[in-house]
Amino acid sequence: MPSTGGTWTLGVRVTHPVTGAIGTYTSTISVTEPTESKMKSFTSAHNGEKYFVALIEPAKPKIGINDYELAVYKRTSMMSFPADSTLTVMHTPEMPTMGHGSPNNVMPAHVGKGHYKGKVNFTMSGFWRIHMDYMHGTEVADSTQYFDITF
Ligand SMILES: [Cu+2]
Repeated sequence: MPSTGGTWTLGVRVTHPVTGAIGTYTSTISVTEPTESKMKSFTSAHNGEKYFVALIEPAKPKIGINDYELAVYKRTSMMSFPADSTLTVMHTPEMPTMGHGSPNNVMPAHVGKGHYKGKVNFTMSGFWRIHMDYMHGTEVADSTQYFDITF
C-alpha cells in the first residue's frame, strides 16, 4: 500500500531449475513514511483512475543542475499497479519561503516503462517544492501534487 507505513511480510518462493525442489523464505519488513514523501498519488481528472508517482532522482540533491526522474504507475486492481506511459509530465521548482523558482529546468520526457527523465535546477540549498503537472494530451490529469526536497 504506497504512501502508508506499517509492517509487511515479504514472501519469496524459489524453485530449483533442475530438481524442481521448492523452498520458501519469509521476512518481516517495517516501512516508515519519510517526512518528505517520495511517493504521491492522485485520482486523475481526465479518467477518474488512480495514479502513483515515485520520485527516483535526485536521490542526493545538490546545488545546480540535478537529474530528475519519476516513475508513474496506474492502479488497475488492489494488487496490480502496472507502469503507465500515457501522461505528459511537467515540473516547476519553487522555494516557497523565498518566493523564487529557478531557470534552465528540463521537462521530464518519457524514456520507457513509465519512467520520465529531465533536469531540475536548485540554485541554492534549502527547502524546494517541485510542483507537478500531469497532462493526458491536452486534458489536465492532475496539477495538485508536488514533491518537497530539503537539502
Ligand atoms: Cu532561495
